[in-house]
Amino acid sequence: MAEWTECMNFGMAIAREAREVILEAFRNKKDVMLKSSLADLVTETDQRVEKMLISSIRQKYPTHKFIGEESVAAGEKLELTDAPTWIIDPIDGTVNFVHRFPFVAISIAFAVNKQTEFGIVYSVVEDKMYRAQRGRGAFVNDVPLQTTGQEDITKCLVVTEIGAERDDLSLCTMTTNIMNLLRIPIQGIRAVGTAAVDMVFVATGGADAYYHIGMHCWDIAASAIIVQEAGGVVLDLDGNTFDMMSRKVIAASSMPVALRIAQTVRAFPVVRDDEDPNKSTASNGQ
Ligand code: LIP
Repeated sequence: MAEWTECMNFGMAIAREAREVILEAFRNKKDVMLKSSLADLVTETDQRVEKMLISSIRQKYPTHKFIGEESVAAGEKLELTDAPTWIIDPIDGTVNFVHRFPFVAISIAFAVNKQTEFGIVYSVVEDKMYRAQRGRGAFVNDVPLQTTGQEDITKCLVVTEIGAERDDLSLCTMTTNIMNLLRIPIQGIRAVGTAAVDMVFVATGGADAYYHIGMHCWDIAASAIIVQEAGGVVLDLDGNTFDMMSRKVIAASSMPVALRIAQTVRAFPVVRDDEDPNKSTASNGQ
C-alpha cells in the first residue's frame, strides 16, 4: 500500500537521524545496566534512541501503536493488535555496542492486522540500510537482495547466536545444536552479535541460513520480511509457520535447508513474547 511506503520512508529517515546519536555514544565509554541476566545489557543510549524514534513516529502518526524493546523492559505491555504497530529495537546488539564491536543495528518492523508490511534494519556502523516492503522486494542501500537459493545443507554457511542465557540447559542445548549441525557437516557457523544483522545476511546471500532461540520479536520482525522478500524461507524452529512471538526462528535460502535445520536443532524453554512471564510455564519448543 502506498500509505505504508510513506511510513517506511519516514522510518528510514528517523533511523538515519538516530545513527548520529548511536555513533557518538559508540565511540565513548557507556554506563551499562543489566536486564534479565549478566549478559543482557542496556544503556542510556538504547533508551534515548527508542524514545526519539517513538516520539517522532507518534507526532506524525498519532493513532499508531508501538512495541519497543526498552518500553517493554520498563513495564509496558507487549501486545500486537490489528492496529498499525511499529515494532522497534533501538540498538540490536547492545553487547556489541558496549564493547565497540562494530555490528549494531536499528530494527524497525511495521505490522497491520498482525501482518508485517515492511521491515528496516539499519546497520549503523557499516551505514547499510536494509529494507523490504511486502510484495516489493528487498534492498540494501537500494541494491536488490537475493538469497543464495542453496538447497544442499552440506554446502551451507549457517549463522546463529549465543544469547543472554547462561543456565546449563540453555548453554548445553545451544552448543549441542552447533555440534549436531557441524556433524552433518555444514561448511561453517558464525555469530555476529545482532540477531537483526545475522538474519539479513541470509537475504544478502552472505549466509545460507540462520536459526536462533531466545531472541524477541523486535530483534527479528524486520529481518524476517527482508529474508522473505529476498526469496528466502522463514519458519518456526520446529519447521512450522513463522511466529514472531515464539522466540524461535529459522531463516534459510531454501525450504530443504530450513527443514533440515528444523530436524537437527532443539529449543530450550522460553516464555513467548506475548505471554505473561509470571503466569506461564516456558514452552519447550519441540
Ligand atoms: C540481542 C540480540 C542478540 C541475541 C540476544 C538479544 P539486544 O538483542 O540481537 O543477537 O543473541 O538474544 O536479543 O538486546 O542487543 O537488542
